Amino acid sequence: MKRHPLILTSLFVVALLLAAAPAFAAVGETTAGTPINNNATVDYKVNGIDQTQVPSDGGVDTTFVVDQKVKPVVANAVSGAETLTPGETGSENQWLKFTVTNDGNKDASFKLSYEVTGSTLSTALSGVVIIADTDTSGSYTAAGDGSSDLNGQVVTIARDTTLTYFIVAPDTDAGLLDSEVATYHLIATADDGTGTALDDSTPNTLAGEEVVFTDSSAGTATGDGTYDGKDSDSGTFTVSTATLTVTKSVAITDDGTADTPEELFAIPGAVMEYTINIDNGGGTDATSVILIDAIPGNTTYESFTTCSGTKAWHNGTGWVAVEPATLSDVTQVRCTIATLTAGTNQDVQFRVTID
Ligand SMILES: [Ca+2]
Ligand SMILES: [Ca+2]
Ligand SMILES: [Ca+2]
Repeated sequence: MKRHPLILTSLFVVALLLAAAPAFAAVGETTAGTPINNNATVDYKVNGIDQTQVPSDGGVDTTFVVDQKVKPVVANAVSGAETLTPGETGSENQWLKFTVTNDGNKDASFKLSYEVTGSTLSTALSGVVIIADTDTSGSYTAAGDGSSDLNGQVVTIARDTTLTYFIVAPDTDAGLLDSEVATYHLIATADDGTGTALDDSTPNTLAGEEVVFTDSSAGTATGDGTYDGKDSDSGTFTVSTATLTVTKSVAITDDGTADTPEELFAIPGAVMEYTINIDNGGGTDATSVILIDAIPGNTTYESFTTCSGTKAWHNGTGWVAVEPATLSDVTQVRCTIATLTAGTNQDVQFRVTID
């Protein structure tokens, strides 16, 4: 028979889907506790005459019971919210995302916990909790997922089912520095459902449903080896903040002489220009950046040449938004920049005349 090309294509697609399925998928495995019974029969003849059929064991089935595979699988699922911002409180913006799959052949319970390793944080995070993705949105929100902390708690996961959990860091210290990191491991440990870790040391009996740990790959948490009934994976929080570097230089713009070729000297009457560079080398925008510089002694304010934000002048009494008519009244200049974007820098420049 010649097969229709469409059927072949469909079969090919099915084959691709099967090939793409996760390696740990255990759908279809026989459920733990299932008794397996069967009986053999023997027929025979004597002198060409059929004899009575003989069943094995007089007709009593040979029986065994399928044991329980216990296999939690924990996997980091990148959240996009792994950035810590100094001073955040009650934030929904700082969490790691994990999936926990029950890859055993029976609904099972697991105790959830976490471990911190490799932290370079100048202050440890406070109030870190494990929260279930209750509304199955794939992201953490207090309104959708609640605040029930599952750290140290036992959860039950149906067989061949994957649930999502978050490690949430609601609060961060204001003193955290750019690029500091901390790695958090989510750990799922097989549990009897009452807070006691499952034990797979019971020797096998054919009639009994024994527990068998089948986690064949070691996890990331300390001491999480193979075939120990637990699994773990890690995600990393990274601090992102603004880090400003300020450098200042001075140059002669005009010394009042017209020699040829022009050589500039810092003589009385010469105009000197100060350049202050503000560089945000951090990963987060800096806001409300306010630069203030005083007019040095033995000089007189001449002009405020560069400020991308809002200029102000101090006239000896207070800050004013318009350059004072009498330049010698100016004692300080101020430049307020609303936002200095992460990874950018700006110059602020003003000039004075040497007295
Ligand atoms: Ca959610
Ligand atoms: Ca058994
Ligand atoms: Ca393990």
